[in-house]
Amino acid sequence: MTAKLDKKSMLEMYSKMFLIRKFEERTVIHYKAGQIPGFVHIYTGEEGVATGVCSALSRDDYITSTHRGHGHLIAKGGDVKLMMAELFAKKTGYCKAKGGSMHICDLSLGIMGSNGIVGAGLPIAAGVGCASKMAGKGQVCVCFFGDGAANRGTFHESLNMSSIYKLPVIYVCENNCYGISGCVKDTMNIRDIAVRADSYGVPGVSVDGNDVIEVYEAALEAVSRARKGGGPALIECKTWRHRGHWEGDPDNYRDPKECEEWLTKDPIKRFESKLVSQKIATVEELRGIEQSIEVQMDEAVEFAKASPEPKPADLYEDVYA
Ligand SMILES: Cc1ncc(C[n+]2csc(CCOP(=O)(O)OP(=O)(O)O)c2C)c(N)n1
Ligand SMILES: [Mg+2]
Repeated sequence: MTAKLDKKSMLEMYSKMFLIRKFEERTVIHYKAGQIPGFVHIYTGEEGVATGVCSALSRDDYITSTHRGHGHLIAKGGDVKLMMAELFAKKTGYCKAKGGSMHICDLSLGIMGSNGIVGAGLPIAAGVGCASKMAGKGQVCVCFFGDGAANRGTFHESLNMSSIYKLPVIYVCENNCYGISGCVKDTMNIRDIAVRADSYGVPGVSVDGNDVIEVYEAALEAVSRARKGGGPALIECKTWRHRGHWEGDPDNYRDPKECEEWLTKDPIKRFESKLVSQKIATVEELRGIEQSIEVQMDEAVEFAKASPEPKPADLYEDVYA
Protein backbone atom coordinates (compact mmCIF):
# COMPACT_ATOMS: atom_id res chain seq x y z
CA MET A 1 0.00 0.00 0.00
CA THR A 2 1.17 3.53 -0.73
CA ALA A 3 3.55 5.28 1.63
CA LYS A 4 1.79 8.60 0.97
CA LEU A 5 -1.21 7.62 3.06
CA ASP A 6 -1.14 7.35 6.83
CA LYS A 7 -3.60 5.31 8.89
CA LYS A 8 -5.83 8.31 9.62
CA SER A 9 -6.24 9.10 5.90
CA MET A 10 -7.00 5.48 5.07
CA LEU A 11 -9.63 5.22 7.79
CA GLU A 12 -11.15 8.45 6.52
CA MET A 13 -11.38 6.84 3.09
CA TYR A 14 -13.01 3.73 4.55
CA SER A 15 -15.42 5.90 6.45
CA LYS A 16 -16.37 7.88 3.31
CA MET A 17 -16.97 4.70 1.32
CA PHE A 18 -19.11 3.25 4.08
CA LEU A 19 -21.09 6.49 4.44
CA ILE A 20 -21.86 6.47 0.72
CA ARG A 21 -22.98 2.81 0.96
CA LYS A 22 -25.26 3.51 3.92
CA PHE A 23 -26.67 6.68 2.39
CA GLU A 24 -27.67 4.66 -0.66
CA GLU A 25 -29.13 1.81 1.40
CA ARG A 26 -31.34 4.28 3.27
CA THR A 27 -32.29 5.95 -0.01
CA VAL A 28 -33.49 2.61 -1.40
CA ILE A 29 -35.54 1.87 1.75
CA HIS A 30 -37.28 5.24 1.75
CA TYR A 31 -37.72 5.31 -2.02
CA LYS A 32 -39.49 1.95 -1.86
CA ALA A 33 -41.63 3.25 1.00
CA GLY A 34 -42.80 6.08 -1.25
CA GLN A 35 -41.17 8.78 0.89
CA ILE A 36 -38.76 9.95 -1.84
CA PRO A 37 -40.36 11.26 -5.04
CA GLY A 38 -38.86 11.30 -8.55
CA PHE A 39 -36.00 9.15 -9.80
CA VAL A 40 -32.93 7.95 -7.91
CA HIS A 41 -29.80 6.40 -9.43
CA ILE A 42 -27.91 4.43 -6.82
CA TYR A 43 -24.09 4.61 -6.64
CA THR A 44 -23.55 1.38 -4.66
CA GLY A 45 -20.52 -0.55 -5.96
CA GLU A 46 -18.73 2.53 -7.29
CA GLU A 47 -17.67 4.03 -3.93
CA GLY A 48 -13.95 3.49 -4.65
CA VAL A 49 -14.07 5.98 -7.52
CA ALA A 50 -15.62 9.00 -5.79
CA THR A 51 -13.66 8.35 -2.59
CA GLY A 52 -10.29 7.72 -4.24
CA VAL A 53 -10.60 10.80 -6.45
CA CYS A 54 -11.96 13.23 -3.86
CA SER A 55 -9.32 12.14 -1.33
CA ALA A 56 -6.78 13.72 -3.69
CA LEU A 57 -8.65 17.07 -3.64
CA SER A 58 -8.70 20.05 -1.29
CA ARG A 59 -11.84 21.71 0.02
CA ASP A 60 -11.51 24.61 -2.44
CA ASP A 61 -11.18 22.35 -5.51
CA TYR A 62 -14.26 21.75 -7.64
CA ILE A 63 -16.25 18.80 -8.93
CA THR A 64 -19.01 18.39 -11.49
CA SER A 65 -21.26 15.40 -11.07
CA THR A 66 -23.88 13.29 -12.83
CA HIS A 67 -27.37 11.81 -12.41
CA ARG A 68 -25.66 9.14 -10.21
CA GLY A 69 -24.15 11.80 -8.00
CA HIS A 70 -24.81 10.98 -4.33
CA GLY A 71 -21.38 9.36 -3.92
CA HIS A 72 -19.54 12.28 -5.51
CA LEU A 73 -21.25 14.79 -3.24
CA ILE A 74 -20.58 12.79 -0.06
CA ALA A 75 -16.95 12.19 -1.03
CA LYS A 76 -16.46 15.96 -1.55
CA GLY A 77 -17.86 16.62 1.92
CA GLY A 78 -21.56 17.14 1.20
CA ASP A 79 -23.89 17.21 4.22
CA VAL A 80 -25.91 13.98 4.33
CA LYS A 81 -28.71 15.63 6.33
CA LEU A 82 -29.26 18.31 3.69
CA MET A 83 -28.94 15.69 0.93
CA MET A 84 -31.49 13.35 2.50
CA ALA A 85 -33.89 16.24 3.13
CA GLU A 86 -33.58 17.21 -0.53
CA LEU A 87 -34.36 13.64 -1.58
CA PHE A 88 -37.42 13.70 0.71
CA ALA A 89 -38.42 16.98 -1.06
CA LYS A 90 -38.32 18.97 2.17
CA LYS A 91 -37.78 22.69 2.62
CA THR A 92 -34.57 22.09 4.59
CA GLY A 93 -32.92 20.25 1.69
CA TYR A 94 -29.96 21.54 -0.30
CA CYS A 95 -32.24 23.04 -2.99
CA LYS A 96 -35.28 23.56 -0.73
CA ALA A 97 -36.97 20.64 -2.59
CA LYS A 98 -36.62 22.25 -6.01
CA GLY A 99 -33.79 20.00 -7.20
CA GLY A 100 -34.14 16.46 -5.88
CA SER A 101 -31.54 13.72 -6.26
CA MET A 102 -30.16 14.92 -9.60
CA HIS A 103 -29.67 18.65 -9.00
CA ILE A 104 -27.84 19.06 -5.72
CA CYS A 105 -25.02 21.56 -5.49
CA ASP A 106 -22.99 23.14 -2.69
CA LEU A 107 -20.84 25.97 -3.96
CA SER A 108 -19.17 26.37 -0.56
CA LEU A 109 -17.63 22.90 -1.09
CA GLY A 110 -16.88 23.37 -4.79
CA ILE A 111 -19.71 21.00 -5.73
CA MET A 112 -20.88 22.53 -9.01
CA GLY A 113 -23.94 20.32 -9.24
CA SER A 114 -25.16 16.88 -10.06
CA ASN A 115 -26.96 16.88 -13.38
CA GLY A 116 -29.86 15.01 -14.96
CA ILE A 117 -28.55 15.65 -18.47
CA VAL A 118 -26.00 13.02 -19.47
CA GLY A 119 -22.67 14.66 -20.39
CA ALA A 120 -23.75 18.12 -19.21
CA GLY A 121 -21.03 18.30 -16.57
CA LEU A 122 -18.28 18.13 -19.20
CA PRO A 123 -18.56 21.67 -20.63
CA ILE A 124 -19.28 23.04 -17.15
CA ALA A 125 -15.97 21.51 -15.99
CA ALA A 126 -14.08 23.20 -18.83
CA GLY A 127 -15.63 26.51 -17.77
CA VAL A 128 -14.74 25.94 -14.12
CA GLY A 129 -11.22 24.91 -15.17
CA CYS A 130 -10.91 28.12 -17.16
CA ALA A 131 -12.06 30.23 -14.19
CA SER A 132 -9.61 28.36 -11.89
CA LYS A 133 -6.75 28.99 -14.26
CA MET A 134 -7.60 32.70 -14.43
CA ALA A 135 -7.87 32.90 -10.61
CA GLY A 136 -4.33 31.48 -10.39
CA LYS A 137 -4.76 29.81 -7.00
CA GLY A 138 -3.89 26.30 -8.15
CA GLN A 139 -7.45 24.96 -7.86
CA VAL A 140 -8.51 22.04 -10.04
CA CYS A 141 -11.86 20.72 -11.23
CA VAL A 142 -12.76 17.02 -11.36
CA CYS A 143 -15.39 16.09 -13.91
CA PHE A 144 -17.18 12.81 -13.15
CA PHE A 145 -19.06 11.21 -16.05
CA GLY A 146 -20.08 7.75 -17.29
CA ASP A 147 -19.14 5.51 -20.19
CA GLY A 148 -22.40 6.53 -21.86
CA ALA A 149 -21.48 10.22 -21.56
CA ALA A 150 -18.11 9.46 -23.21
CA ASN A 151 -20.06 9.00 -26.45
CA ARG A 152 -21.57 12.47 -26.30
CA GLY A 153 -20.15 15.41 -28.25
CA THR A 154 -19.67 17.34 -25.03
CA PHE A 155 -16.93 14.87 -23.99
CA HIS A 156 -14.89 15.55 -27.14
CA GLU A 157 -15.45 19.32 -27.12
CA SER A 158 -14.57 19.66 -23.47
CA LEU A 159 -11.40 17.53 -23.69
CA ASN A 160 -10.16 19.39 -26.73
CA MET A 161 -10.77 22.80 -25.20
CA SER A 162 -9.16 21.86 -21.89
CA SER A 163 -6.18 20.51 -23.78
CA ILE A 164 -5.53 23.56 -25.96
CA TYR A 165 -5.93 25.97 -23.03
CA LYS A 166 -4.12 23.63 -20.58
CA LEU A 167 -6.99 23.81 -18.12
CA PRO A 168 -6.72 22.12 -14.71
CA VAL A 169 -9.53 19.61 -15.34
CA ILE A 170 -9.33 15.94 -14.37
CA TYR A 171 -11.83 13.91 -16.38
CA VAL A 172 -12.93 10.85 -14.41
CA CYS A 173 -14.86 8.36 -16.52
CA GLU A 174 -16.82 5.91 -14.38
CA ASN A 175 -16.96 2.99 -16.77
CA ASN A 176 -19.55 0.74 -15.14
CA CYS A 177 -19.91 -1.14 -18.45
CA TYR A 178 -23.48 0.07 -19.09
CA GLY A 179 -25.41 3.18 -20.11
CA ILE A 180 -28.89 2.09 -18.98
CA SER A 181 -29.22 -1.25 -20.85
CA GLY A 182 -26.53 -0.46 -23.46
CA CYS A 183 -23.39 -2.52 -22.86
CA VAL A 184 -20.08 -0.83 -23.77
CA LYS A 185 -19.29 -3.87 -25.93
CA ASP A 186 -22.15 -2.76 -28.21
CA THR A 187 -21.83 1.01 -27.88
CA MET A 188 -18.11 1.46 -28.64
CA ASN A 189 -15.40 -0.39 -30.55
CA ILE A 190 -12.55 0.20 -28.11
CA ARG A 191 -11.63 -1.72 -24.97
CA ASP A 192 -10.39 1.24 -22.94
CA ILE A 193 -12.09 4.64 -23.03
CA ALA A 194 -8.80 6.10 -21.76
CA VAL A 195 -7.29 5.77 -25.27
CA ARG A 196 -9.55 8.60 -26.42
CA ALA A 197 -7.39 11.02 -24.42
CA ASP A 198 -4.58 10.54 -26.91
CA SER A 199 -6.59 12.16 -29.72
CA TYR A 200 -6.55 15.38 -27.72
CA GLY A 201 -2.93 15.25 -26.56
CA VAL A 202 -4.02 14.52 -23.00
CA PRO A 203 -2.57 11.80 -20.73
CA GLY A 204 -5.06 8.97 -20.26
CA VAL A 205 -4.99 5.99 -17.93
CA SER A 206 -7.31 3.06 -17.11
CA VAL A 207 -7.47 1.94 -13.50
CA ASP A 208 -9.35 -0.57 -11.36
CA GLY A 209 -12.16 1.62 -10.07
CA ASN A 210 -12.94 -0.87 -7.31
CA ASP A 211 -9.48 -0.35 -5.78
CA VAL A 212 -9.74 2.92 -3.89
CA ILE A 213 -5.96 3.24 -3.49
CA GLU A 214 -5.26 2.71 -7.19
CA VAL A 215 -7.85 5.37 -7.99
CA TYR A 216 -6.37 7.71 -5.38
CA GLU A 217 -2.85 7.35 -6.76
CA ALA A 218 -3.94 8.04 -10.33
CA ALA A 219 -5.96 11.05 -9.17
CA LEU A 220 -3.12 12.41 -7.05
CA GLU A 221 -0.75 12.31 -10.01
CA ALA A 222 -3.24 14.04 -12.31
CA VAL A 223 -4.19 16.64 -9.70
CA SER A 224 -0.54 17.50 -8.90
CA ARG A 225 0.23 17.92 -12.60
CA ALA A 226 -2.86 20.08 -13.20
CA ARG A 227 -2.09 22.30 -10.18
CA LYS A 228 1.37 23.01 -11.62
CA GLY A 229 -0.08 24.09 -14.97
CA GLY A 230 0.38 20.72 -16.69
CA GLY A 231 -3.16 20.67 -18.06
CA PRO A 232 -5.94 18.09 -18.07
CA ALA A 233 -5.94 14.29 -17.72
CA LEU A 234 -8.39 11.47 -18.30
CA ILE A 235 -8.73 8.67 -15.76
CA GLU A 236 -10.98 5.77 -16.71
CA CYS A 237 -12.17 3.82 -13.67
CA LYS A 238 -13.52 0.36 -14.45
CA THR A 239 -16.35 -0.39 -12.06
CA TRP A 240 -19.86 -1.83 -11.72
CA ARG A 241 -23.14 -0.64 -10.28
CA HIS A 242 -24.65 -3.18 -7.92
CA ARG A 243 -28.22 -2.15 -8.61
CA GLY A 244 -30.31 -1.37 -11.68
CA HIS A 245 -29.81 1.83 -13.66
CA TRP A 246 -32.48 3.59 -11.61
CA GLU A 247 -34.32 2.31 -8.57
CA GLY A 248 -37.11 0.20 -10.02
CA ASP A 249 -35.20 -0.87 -13.13
CA PRO A 250 -35.87 -4.62 -13.58
CA ASP A 251 -32.16 -4.97 -14.61
CA ASN A 252 -32.96 -7.92 -16.88
CA TYR A 253 -30.25 -7.09 -19.44
CA ARG A 254 -27.13 -7.93 -17.43
CA ASP A 255 -25.80 -11.48 -17.14
CA PRO A 256 -26.41 -12.66 -13.53
CA LYS A 257 -23.06 -14.50 -13.61
CA GLU A 258 -21.23 -11.28 -14.47
CA CYS A 259 -23.10 -9.50 -11.69
CA GLU A 260 -22.02 -12.20 -9.22
CA GLU A 261 -18.39 -11.93 -10.34
CA TRP A 262 -18.40 -8.19 -9.85
CA LEU A 263 -19.92 -8.56 -6.37
CA THR A 264 -16.78 -10.45 -5.35
CA LYS A 265 -14.84 -7.29 -6.30
CA ASP A 266 -16.87 -5.08 -3.93
CA PRO A 267 -14.64 -2.03 -3.29
CA ILE A 268 -15.52 -1.79 0.41
CA LYS A 269 -14.91 -5.46 1.18
CA ARG A 270 -11.64 -5.34 -0.75
CA PHE A 271 -10.44 -2.26 1.13
CA GLU A 272 -11.47 -3.80 4.45
CA SER A 273 -9.45 -6.95 3.79
CA LYS A 274 -6.42 -4.85 2.77
CA LEU A 275 -6.63 -2.74 5.92
CA VAL A 276 -6.97 -5.79 8.14
CA SER A 277 -4.46 -8.11 6.41
CA GLN A 278 -1.83 -5.35 6.30
CA LYS A 279 -2.55 -4.67 10.01
CA ILE A 280 -3.46 -1.04 9.35
CA ALA A 281 -6.73 -1.43 11.25
CA THR A 282 -8.49 -4.07 13.29
CA VAL A 283 -11.92 -5.46 12.44
CA GLU A 284 -13.19 -3.90 15.70
CA GLU A 285 -11.96 -0.45 14.65
CA LEU A 286 -13.80 -0.78 11.34
CA ARG A 287 -17.01 -1.99 13.05
CA GLY A 288 -16.76 1.06 15.34
CA ILE A 289 -16.61 3.39 12.31
CA GLU A 290 -19.58 1.60 10.77
CA GLN A 291 -21.67 1.97 13.93
CA SER A 292 -21.07 5.72 14.10
CA ILE A 293 -22.06 6.02 10.43
CA GLU A 294 -25.32 4.15 11.08
CA VAL A 295 -26.06 6.71 13.82
CA GLN A 296 -25.18 9.56 11.43
CA MET A 297 -27.60 8.12 8.87
CA ASP A 298 -30.35 7.63 11.52
CA GLU A 299 -30.00 11.33 12.28
CA ALA A 300 -30.07 12.32 8.60
CA VAL A 301 -33.27 10.34 7.97
CA GLU A 302 -34.89 11.69 11.14
CA PHE A 303 -33.98 15.23 10.08
CA ALA A 304 -35.48 14.65 6.63
CA LYS A 305 -38.67 13.11 8.01
CA ALA A 306 -39.18 15.82 10.63
CA SER A 307 -38.53 18.70 8.21
CA PRO A 308 -41.42 20.75 6.78
CA GLU A 309 -42.63 20.45 3.21
CA PRO A 310 -42.38 23.56 1.05
CA LYS A 311 -45.51 25.67 0.64
CA PRO A 312 -47.02 26.35 -2.81
CA ALA A 313 -45.96 30.02 -2.51
CA ASP A 314 -42.30 28.90 -2.15
CA LEU A 315 -42.40 28.08 -5.86
CA TYR A 316 -41.77 31.76 -6.53
CA GLU A 317 -38.68 31.97 -4.29
CA ASP A 318 -35.15 31.51 -5.65
CA VAL A 319 -36.34 31.67 -9.23
CA TYR A 320 -33.97 33.63 -11.41
CA ALA A 321 -35.39 33.27 -14.91
C1 LIG B 1 -28.66 14.07 -23.00
C2 LIG B 1 -29.34 12.89 -22.37
N1 LIG B 1 -29.61 11.81 -23.14
C3 LIG B 1 -30.22 10.73 -22.58
C4 LIG B 1 -30.58 10.73 -21.26
C5 LIG B 1 -31.23 9.50 -20.63
N2 LIG B 1 -30.24 8.81 -19.80
C6 LIG B 1 -30.20 8.97 -18.48
S1 LIG B 1 -28.90 8.12 -17.76
C7 LIG B 1 -28.44 7.51 -19.24
C8 LIG B 1 -27.25 6.57 -19.35
C9 LIG B 1 -25.99 7.15 -18.85
O1 LIG B 1 -24.97 6.19 -18.85
P1 LIG B 1 -23.58 6.51 -18.26
O2 LIG B 1 -23.09 7.82 -18.75
O3 LIG B 1 -22.73 5.33 -18.53
O4 LIG B 1 -23.84 6.67 -16.69
P2 LIG B 1 -24.34 5.56 -15.63
O5 LIG B 1 -25.84 5.65 -15.58
O6 LIG B 1 -23.87 4.25 -16.09
O7 LIG B 1 -23.73 5.98 -14.34
C10 LIG B 1 -29.25 7.98 -20.28
C11 LIG B 1 -29.09 7.62 -21.70
C12 LIG B 1 -30.31 11.88 -20.50
N3 LIG B 1 -30.61 11.97 -19.21
N4 LIG B 1 -29.66 12.95 -21.07
MG1 LIG C 1 -22.32 3.72 -17.36
